[in-house]
Amino acid sequence: MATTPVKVHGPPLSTAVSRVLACLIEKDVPFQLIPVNMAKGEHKSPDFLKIQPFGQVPAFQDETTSLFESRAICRYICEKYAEKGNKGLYGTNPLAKASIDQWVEAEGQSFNPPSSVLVFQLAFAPRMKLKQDQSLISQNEAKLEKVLEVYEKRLGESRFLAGDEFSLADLSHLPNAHYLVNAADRGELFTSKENVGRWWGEISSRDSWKKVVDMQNQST
Ligand SMILES: N[C@@H](CCC(=O)N[C@@H](CS)C(=O)NCC(=O)O)C(=O)O
Repeated sequence: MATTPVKVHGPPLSTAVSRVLACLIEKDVPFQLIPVNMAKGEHKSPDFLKIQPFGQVPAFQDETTSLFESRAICRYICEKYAEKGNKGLYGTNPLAKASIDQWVEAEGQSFNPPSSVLVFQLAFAPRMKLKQDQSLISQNEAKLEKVLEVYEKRLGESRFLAGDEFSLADLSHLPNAHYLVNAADRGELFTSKENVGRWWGEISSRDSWKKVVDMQNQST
């Protein structure tokens, strides 16, 4: 029986949308990408707010379920489609899941705050012809540097963040790290650290992420 593809609403250029796309591709789950014209404010329209009450992308729909928050959506995809694609992406036992969750949280709470400011300031502000805030940039570079020092130590102990296998924890970092390295000239933050540089090389060359980058390039 053919299953209806899940729906992801939002542009692939959005970091949060691309996190969900990478997860769907890793899990080999068919999806339909529904465009949302953010320049026209479609993400603030009453219909969109019914599926994403904060007026942000992505919004996600599977059969009768709708969800928001990219990391929660990724966990749902991994649980619901446990037997598809990369079966270990969210671990296969409570301890593995807790370890992955720990690093997904580290991404959301420690890595994302400074890196998303840097991505906006360094990659998006120039495209949107907005003035960059140099003091905000230096403050957040210093914050991210400290976070990556913790990662350097961790990645000296294990190949990936949550252990020896690539997981949702690593995947969650791809969207912001990609812009920092490829659109914000901040690759050195990663490559100057032996273990972080090795990890970045490995996670960013996964086929799933390359497909997301192709989708981003096709949408510009
Ligand atoms: N924590 C949310 C963040 C979503 C988010 O910030 N989306 C951005 C694009 S990456 C957005 O919709 N920005 C427009 C706005 O906030 O009005 C998630 O991970 O889904």
